[in-house]
Amino acid sequence: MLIRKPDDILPSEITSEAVWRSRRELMLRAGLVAAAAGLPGWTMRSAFAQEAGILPGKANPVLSVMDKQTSFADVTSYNNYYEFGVDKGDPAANAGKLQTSPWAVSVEGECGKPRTFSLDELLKLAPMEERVYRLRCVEGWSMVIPWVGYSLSALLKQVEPTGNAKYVEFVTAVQRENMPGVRAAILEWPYVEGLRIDEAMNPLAMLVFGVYGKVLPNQNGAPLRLAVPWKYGFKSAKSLVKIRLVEKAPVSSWMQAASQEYGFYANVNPGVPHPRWSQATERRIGEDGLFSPKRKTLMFNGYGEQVASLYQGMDLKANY
Ligand SMILES: Nc1nc2c(c(=O)[nH]1)N[C@H]1C(S)=C(S)[C@@H](COP(=O)(O)O)O[C@H]1N2
Ligand SMILES: [Mo]
Repeated sequence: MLIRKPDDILPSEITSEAVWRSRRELMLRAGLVAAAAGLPGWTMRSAFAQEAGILPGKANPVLSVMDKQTSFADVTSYNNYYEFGVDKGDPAANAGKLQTSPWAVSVEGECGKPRTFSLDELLKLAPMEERVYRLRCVEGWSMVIPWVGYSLSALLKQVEPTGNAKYVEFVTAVQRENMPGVRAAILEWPYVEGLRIDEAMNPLAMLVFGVYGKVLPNQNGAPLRLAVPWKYGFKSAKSLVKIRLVEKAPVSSWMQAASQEYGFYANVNPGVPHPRWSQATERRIGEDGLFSPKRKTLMFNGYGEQVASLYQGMDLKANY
C-alpha cells in the first residue's frame, strides 16, 4: 500500500485544524515521493517537513508541564537574542538575516570521538519529542513553551566523553554582517554558555530544533538551541555552532560581563535575589494584566524533583 495515514502524528500535537491539515497533506505527499524513489519514508518525510517549516515531535508527557502554553505570537515576538539587539522586539525584527543553511555543529574536546555533525545528521540523531517547558528569564518574566527536540545527552553520548569532561561549553553563531548587536559592544561575542557535565546529561537538558510543531524561527535560536528549564533563560544558548567538553568551568558571556550578577549555575531560585531586584515572583507573559498578581517563582523553576539532587550539599547562595 502506497498511501497510509501517518501514525506518527499524535492528536496531542494538533494545535489547529489548519496546521493538522497541512501537515497531513505534506506527510502523505512525502510518503508518496519516498515510495516512488524507493527511499525509507522517514527520510523524505523529514526533508519535506524541513522545507515546509514543519517539525512534529511525539508528545513527552513525563517531561512536560501542564501550565497553559504561551501563545506562538508571544513566544516568537517577545524575546532576548542580543546578537540582534537589546529590545524585546529586536530579535523578531532583525533575525530574518540569520543564515541557517548550511549549518554544522562541531562537538569536540575531552571525548573519544570528536566530530562535526551536519544539521541533517542532528535532525536524525534521535526521535523528535515535544516537551512543554517553563522558561524563566532572569529579568522576571516567564513563558510556557512546547519545544521540539531531544535530550542533549543523545548527542553527547555520540562523541564518548572522557573522564576529564567535567563541563560542557556551548558556543553560538557570530554573523557580523547579519547581526546588528554583534557590531555593537554589548557582550563579548560569541555568546558562550556552560553546564556541568551531569547537568548536561540530565534528560531535561534539551537540544531544541522546533517550537509549536514548526522549525524554530530565527529569533528563537534557529536552527538549534538549548532549553535548560530549571535555569534562568540566558543559559539556553541559541544558534549553537560548537560544543566543547572541557575540564574547567567555562566562563559564560554573562559572567564575563557582570560576574557579581550572573553566576555559572544560574538555577532559578526565588530565595536568591539578583543584586538589583528580587527573584521571588514573575510575570507570565500573556497571562497577567497590569494589575493581576504576579506568580510566585518556584525553586528550580518547579523542576526540583528532577534536578535538586544535582546540587546536594552545595551552597546555592554562593553558587548563584
Ligand atoms: N545566542 C544567544 N542565546 C540566548 C540569548 C542571547 O542573547 N544570545 N538570550 C538568552 C535569554 S536572556 C533568554 S531569556 C532566552 C530566550 O529564549 P526565547 O527567545 O526562546 O524565549 O534565550 C537565551 N539565549
Ligand atoms: Mo533571559
